[in-house]
Amino acid sequence: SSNSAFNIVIQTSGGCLKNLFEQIENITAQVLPLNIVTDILTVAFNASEKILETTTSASPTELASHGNKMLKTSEKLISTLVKPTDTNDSVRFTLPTVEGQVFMVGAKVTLDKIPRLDTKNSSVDIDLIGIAKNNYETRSAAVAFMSYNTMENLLKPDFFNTSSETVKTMMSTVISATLPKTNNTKLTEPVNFTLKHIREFDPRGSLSCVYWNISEWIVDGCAVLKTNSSYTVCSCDHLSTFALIMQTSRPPVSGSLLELLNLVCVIVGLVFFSLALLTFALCQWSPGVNNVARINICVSLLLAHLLFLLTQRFLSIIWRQKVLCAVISGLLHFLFLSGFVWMFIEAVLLFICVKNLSQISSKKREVLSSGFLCVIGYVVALVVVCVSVGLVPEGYGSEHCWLKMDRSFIWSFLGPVCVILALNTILFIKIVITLNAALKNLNAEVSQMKQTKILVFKTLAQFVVLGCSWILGFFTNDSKVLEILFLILNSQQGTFIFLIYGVLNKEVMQQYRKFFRCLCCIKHH
Ligand SMILES: *[C@@H]1O[C@H](CO)[C@@H](O)[C@H](O)[C@H]1NC(C)=O
Ligand SMILES: *[C@@H]1O[C@H](CO)[C@@H](O)[C@H](O)[C@H]1NC(C)=O
Ligand SMILES: *[C@@H]1O[C@H](CO)[C@@H](O)[C@H](O)[C@H]1NC(C)=O
Ligand SMILES: *[C@@H]1O[C@H](CO)[C@@H](O)[C@H](O)[C@H]1NC(C)=O
Ligand SMILES: *[C@@H]1O[C@H](CO)[C@@H](O)[C@H](O)[C@H]1NC(C)=O
Ligand SMILES: CC(=O)N[C@H]1CO[C@H](CO)[C@@H](O)[C@@H]1O
Repeated sequence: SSNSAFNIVIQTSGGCLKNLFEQIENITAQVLPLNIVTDILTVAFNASEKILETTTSASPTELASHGNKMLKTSEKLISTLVKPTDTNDSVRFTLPTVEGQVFMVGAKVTLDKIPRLDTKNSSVDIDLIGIAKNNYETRSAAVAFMSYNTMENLLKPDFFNTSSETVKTMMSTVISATLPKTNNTKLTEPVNFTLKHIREFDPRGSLSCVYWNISEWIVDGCAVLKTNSSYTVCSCDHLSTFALIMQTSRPPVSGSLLELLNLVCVIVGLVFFSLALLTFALCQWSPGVNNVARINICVSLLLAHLLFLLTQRFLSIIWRQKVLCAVISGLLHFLFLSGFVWMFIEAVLLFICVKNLSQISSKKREVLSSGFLCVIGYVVALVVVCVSVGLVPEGYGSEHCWLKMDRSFIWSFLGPVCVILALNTILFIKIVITLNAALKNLNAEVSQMKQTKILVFKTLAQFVVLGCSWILGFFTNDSKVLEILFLILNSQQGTFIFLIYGVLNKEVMQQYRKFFRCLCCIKHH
């Protein structure tokens, strides 16, 4: 019968696939040599691929039915690799389209536990020894495990029917596990499949371990046991054909509108960052004014927003260049972080000024010198990035060329940002309280409502300049309004800096000058 198998290979090279399937079904041989099995599998998968290439518009039912035939054929063929053994034996093969491994145990097996069955992208743990013990007459059992690299073209993830409309992505190769030539196939304990993710995992997506039931993927009897960014372990209470499918929500209809709003806001923000910088460069008014923090807020955030905007615009070109993508995400990490460190420095300087601590000793003045501040402003961010690169280099370069969201890596950004936002909020509240108390003392002189309004506006604007509006970012999932507010405010830090220190500067009333100076300048003496 090896001969008849050879004939099949010869007859169908250029022949008809339907005939091939029938002939394979008609194989009566119980055991075939490995090379025959791999030859037939190669022919079958090549022919199948050719058919798929030529018939572009196969209906879902046609695809599913063709997939079923491929599965049946493969399972039949791999079962012919099982030969009787007293102890234990295994066979494996690797073809471009399919990998397989067979493990069989006999009555005199000495193992406590069979080794894990491995293919490149998936593996299986099964208690074959226990199953063999349950086969009282033969005390033997065999497991056949296969991983199909191209089967997802037939058994598409869209055949997973869920109640909600989601985008489905195949996250693993399609695998199948069977117990050929085993009478009692009852499992003694759950079978665990370790599946390697063949695509990048989207942390917002949800994973389902599914099995193939003739015409659709269903979850019944299978569950995700554990998962990380690159592997998922599925635990199943039966054997069949399995896969791992990721569901992500469809982009909302208003997505494009929000995107447009974001684009406009960021561009407006960039213009005002530049205008603010221009103002600082042209009007070096009041010598001794310490604008270093706000200048550097503008520089860091201008570069960060610009780089982010360009990266997102040209993402389709960039993200394939893994190294470039990782470098960009590292640079963005550094620029945004240093922006936040500068916001903190600005808050501290403002606080010192408002507390009327401008007459600080020469020693303290040194501490606050521009040079020293620059070291703090940029070195802190640089250290965080270097430590992150050193510890988790693969954390850089997500599909958006930003930090990978999985595990805790994003906290290398969110951690420092949370600390700074908390400190800035506290400082901001203290500044407002101090300013308020000082204003009350002056109340008798306050005559013009307009000036008070300007002061209130400046204070609110300062809230944005100090980055406190980024806190909204933690709540954008709950509310569309907050999301839009977040989009608008965060891109406009430059705009508010320009308004406070540029536009409104001339209109300062004489008696408020002392306080406004606190908002607009730090005196060096
Ligand atoms: C397979 O066997 C059936 C009968 O058992 C026969 O009618 C059919 O022609 C066979 N097919 C091939 C391709 O040999
Ligand atoms: C699969 O995992 C479950 C849960 O951890 C465990 O109880 C079971 O023994 C595992 N099965 C095998 C065959 O290792
Ligand atoms: C999917 O499920 C819904 C109900 O949950 C059902 O109405 C629909 O016919 C199903 N579609 C397919 C292709 O099975
Ligand atoms: C597979 O699907 C068929 C119908 O679609 C159903 O009758 C059968 O119970 C399903 N099998 C399992 C194991 O759920
Ligand atoms: C993910 O899980 C797999 C299997 O459980 C393990 O081998 C791998 O080391 C894990 N990777 C990470 C980054 O935790
Ligand atoms: C279908 C698929 O993605 N197969 C992958 C299996 O794993 C190897 C190496 O780990 C990849 O090269 C294949 O692309």
